[in-house]
Amino acid sequence: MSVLSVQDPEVAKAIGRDERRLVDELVLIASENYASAAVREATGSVLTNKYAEGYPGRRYYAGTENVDRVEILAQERAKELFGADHVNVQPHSGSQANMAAYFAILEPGDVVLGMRLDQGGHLTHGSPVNFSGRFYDFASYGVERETELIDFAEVESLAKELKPKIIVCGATAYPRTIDFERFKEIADEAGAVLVADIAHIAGLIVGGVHPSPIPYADIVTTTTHKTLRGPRGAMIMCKEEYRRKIDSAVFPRMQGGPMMHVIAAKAVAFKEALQPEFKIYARTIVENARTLSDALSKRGLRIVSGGTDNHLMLVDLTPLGITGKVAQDGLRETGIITNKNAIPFDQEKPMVTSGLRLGTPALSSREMGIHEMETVAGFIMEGLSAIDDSARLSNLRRRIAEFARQYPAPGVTDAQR
Ligand code: DSN
Repeated sequence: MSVLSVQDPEVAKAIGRDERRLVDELVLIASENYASAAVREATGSVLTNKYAEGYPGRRYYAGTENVDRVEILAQERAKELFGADHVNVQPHSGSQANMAAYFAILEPGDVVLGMRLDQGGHLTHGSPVNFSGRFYDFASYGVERETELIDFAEVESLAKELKPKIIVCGATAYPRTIDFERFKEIADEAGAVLVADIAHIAGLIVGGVHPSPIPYADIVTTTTHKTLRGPRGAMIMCKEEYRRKIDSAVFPRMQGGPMMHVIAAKAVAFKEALQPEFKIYARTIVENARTLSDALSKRGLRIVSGGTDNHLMLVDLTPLGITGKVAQDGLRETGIITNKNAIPFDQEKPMVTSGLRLGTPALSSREMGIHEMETVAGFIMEGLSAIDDSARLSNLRRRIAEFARQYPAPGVTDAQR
């Protein structure tokens, strides 16, 4: 019996149930994954106890020799993984990484250009309900109505007209390759700093299945827990000339003590991502996404932009006459975990939406391949067709759990108890 289950059975029970959920259910949320047992062990380590404001060798507290070592390992490994000049591994989250990137370059009220949230961007790319949209004067680009691909003509004309200080590229719900070189050309013409937010595709970049922004972007932000499969957290990479600005924007301008236990886990995850198997993993994610997208399309669903180049796809539910919310909630009953998502030019509200975002990073971590994706597509179709029939949904739930249990759940089924 674990210490936690004796000391705090209520929390232990909720965690235990989530472990069960991660074994019995099919996680298709594009931003979620299964961190390894080693990553989890580092996250749960004694390093959570240490205060270490500052950077290795320049801290404000004593006793930091071990966390210095860990942070240097994380920095060195991240630089090796991405080929970056400089990396800051301290941001607690992707939003904070983006905040620090803005703090490094912008003054309040400065003009910025980012991708609109309802067409694939992120809250921190200028949404009016987020600090980004409140502190800065954001303009937004989106996708072309016809192709549902990034509208570079719009990016270019907005950049020329507005002369933003930063152009942000990168997305949370865009299924196609991002052309960082094109963004850089536009940023250079406008005299803007290019910030690439690669939170979703970082693991694909490391695995060589998506082009890297490193040769083009001045600043690159990413989370570490999505396709990169590390602990929940983030980091910033930048060209040498932005090193000081980025480091001082993270600490002391934005954050205090770094989470050294999480930085240790980032180092562990980066070592995992440096192994040759990680390239196979990244390839599998993309092959699986393509297979799932084709399988759903063959069964009659409309996939936004006609398919996917990366780890995710957006399903347009309008032809089925159901909303994203109804689909998400109905599929949840079967153990298929997804999120409702706006599709380009969506007529529904953000809490309802007309789309469903599906991603393959988590299932690929469970060693599922293209054969399993056909099965998963069948489950999704069955769920959508029975969306308001609770008896059929619960029957499907049993079959899905039987199927899912056959596959390992890294960090769960192989963790020490
Ligand atoms: N919440 C993340 C996602 O699901 O894409 C982005 O921050």
